[in-house]
Amino acid sequence: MKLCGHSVSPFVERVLIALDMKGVPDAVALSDVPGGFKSEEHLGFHPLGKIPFLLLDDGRSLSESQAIADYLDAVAGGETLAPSDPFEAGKVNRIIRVMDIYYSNAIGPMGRMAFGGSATEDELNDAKERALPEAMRYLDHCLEGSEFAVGDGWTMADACIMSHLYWFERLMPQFGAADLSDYPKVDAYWENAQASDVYKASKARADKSVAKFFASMK
Ligand SMILES: N[C@@H](CCC(=O)N[C@@H](CS)C(=O)NCC(=O)O)C(=O)O
Repeated sequence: MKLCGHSVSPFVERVLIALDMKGVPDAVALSDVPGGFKSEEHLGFHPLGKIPFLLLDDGRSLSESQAIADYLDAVAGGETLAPSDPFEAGKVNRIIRVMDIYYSNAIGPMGRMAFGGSATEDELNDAKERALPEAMRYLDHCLEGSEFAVGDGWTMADACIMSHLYWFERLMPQFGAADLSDYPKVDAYWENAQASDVYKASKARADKSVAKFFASMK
């Protein structure tokens, strides 16, 4: 199986972190996008021309990071990252939605600026003063004050949060809004997460990929 994309993307990293948490880091090979980014071939696998997508050995493909991570959780062996208790599973899914909907949209203007796009002053201010604080307060509400996002072990929620907060840590200092102290559970969670081996491995992959990406843009 091939995972197409690069660790510069938090959505690619989510899948890699999940495999690491499961103890099966080599379950997929990381691959360039066949035909090149936004090529006809790429659009055939992902109509929006995004990464990641998964190519199975039998030719089938799957896009959307969480769908890929859930599929691999079911087939790749190792520890499962989905709680068997339906309510706990609901809490995991809630965090994934908070991060993918509210948080991702909130940090969008900063992400665009970092990748050569643009955002207006109003958009940046709204993100800093309203949208990101709202998303962080929501995440704080969901967390349980432990080293794990939900329950007493890694779940998909941890893979999702860690991959997104890598970019919070990287982007927000330049916008003067990197302080998490208003969100005590997020702050404590993030402190612990950063000290974990899975996050350290993810950060090393992402740092390398980001450096390569920006070098290629020069
Ligand atoms: N909802 C998608 C988001 C994927 C996504 O936005 N990927 C970005 C990289 S971080 C991308 O490929 N952007 C290229 C583009 O939109 O043109 C997922 O979870 O896989």
